[in-house]
Amino acid sequence: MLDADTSLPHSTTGGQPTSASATLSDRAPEQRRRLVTEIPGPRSRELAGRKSGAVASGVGTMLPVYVERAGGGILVDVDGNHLVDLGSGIAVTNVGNAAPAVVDGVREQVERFTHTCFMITPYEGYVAVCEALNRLTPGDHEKRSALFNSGAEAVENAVKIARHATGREAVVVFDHAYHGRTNLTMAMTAKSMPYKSGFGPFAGEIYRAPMSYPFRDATAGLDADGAAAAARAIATIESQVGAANTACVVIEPIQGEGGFVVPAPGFLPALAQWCTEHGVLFVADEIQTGFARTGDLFACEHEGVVPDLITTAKGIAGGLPLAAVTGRAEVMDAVHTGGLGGTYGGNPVACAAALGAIATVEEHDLAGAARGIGDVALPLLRDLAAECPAIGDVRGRGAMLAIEVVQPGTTLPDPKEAARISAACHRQGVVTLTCGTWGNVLRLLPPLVIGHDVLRDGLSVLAGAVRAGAPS
Ligand code: PLZ
Repeated sequence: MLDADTSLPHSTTGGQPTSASATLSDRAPEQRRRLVTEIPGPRSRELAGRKSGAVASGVGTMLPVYVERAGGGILVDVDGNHLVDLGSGIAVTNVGNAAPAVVDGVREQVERFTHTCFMITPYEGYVAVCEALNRLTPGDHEKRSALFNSGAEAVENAVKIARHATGREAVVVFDHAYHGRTNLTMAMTAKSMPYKSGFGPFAGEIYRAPMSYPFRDATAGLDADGAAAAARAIATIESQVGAANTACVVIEPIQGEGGFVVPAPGFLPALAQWCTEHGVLFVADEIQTGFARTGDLFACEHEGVVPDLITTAKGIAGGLPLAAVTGRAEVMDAVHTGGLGGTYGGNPVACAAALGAIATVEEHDLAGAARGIGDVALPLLRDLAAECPAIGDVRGRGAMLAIEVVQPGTTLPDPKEAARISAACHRQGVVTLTCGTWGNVLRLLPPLVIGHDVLRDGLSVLAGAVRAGAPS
């Protein structure tokens, strides 16, 4: 595994990379937080002014520092500020920004050809990415994959495939789920504002079951045990949908936008078991959890769950738009030839990036690096929670970690305090993201190549921001 303190990502050899870690490092900006202006600085503010005159206001920006370059655990803005990246562009740059193997693969591909459309005249990169996905995703059964452009598009296609393969229509999703912003995936996403409000009517045959949310189940007087939570979800499906009508159950093994909710142990296996017994396809949406983020290559592996279909995107291609559905060969191949596709799906440049990103994840044991990040961050966050009653819960796995902010002494969500903490981090040059149905969860998802010194610096800024809150 990476020795993040010493080998990443700023140590250069002054020439060609001479070691595995140097290949991850030699083009990254200096790995140190450094502010030379206020945040955002004057150049960023000028660009934000141009944005309001040119970009639709429905497209928001959380932290309007305009990025000039990025790598390792650092984003450099147009004013020369070096910010600590604890967001990875929402779990995308797991291998770091501009990772050398991604850059080299893209450069080589873009010079040869940029597009032919795989459905018209195909190319090797697409096949190679599918082979890699079939090899790396959970389960040693025969698999097939298909490539798309975005996470939402992958989820849409997983539903198409599941309906076609089962001849059933109903799709079961969960409270707090996030699956995208297209019409079908908006219906699957739980949270109204900002994702759905005013954008209906939504696609039909989508049903919502209760999620296992240990922190809130326990305080709501429910049995927080995974088996009990699964029994509640299954009872809802059986009574409100009917197993015989259900094509698939779609679930994030750790929920992302919905609040980094980690289901209780046993919940996912019980659900998967029920699906198998009833001919319902179990679809794991690993778009946010995939590609080593949680310390396993895929989060399902943690409990040995083998999904029938798995959707991936984000971390798959080091920042280029690519997504995939991978699954049991007989399920994937149930669809007639020509039934799946799209002009750009599996674009050759994105495929080259994916091959570089996947090689980086494997060669540098980024799953081990994610576990290392958790080992550094979790004890610090737990100590902070013991000290600060605004933190109701600390949870997550590997490099997918969160604190849930509550009104002290209660479990009532406190989105204002979460926003205050996040804004305080931003002002000090640490990029933190919030999430959650109530917007009260502060999430940490740094690039897996972040140095531990940079990570600790970011965490100490976060701790300071939490401590600066209202005394209990
Ligand atoms: N499934 C589990 O996390 C994307 C979206 C942010 P796309 N999450 C970040 C926002 O506000 O739009 C996501 C996800 C899970 C599906 C998706 C959708 O992936 O690539 O954004 O379409």
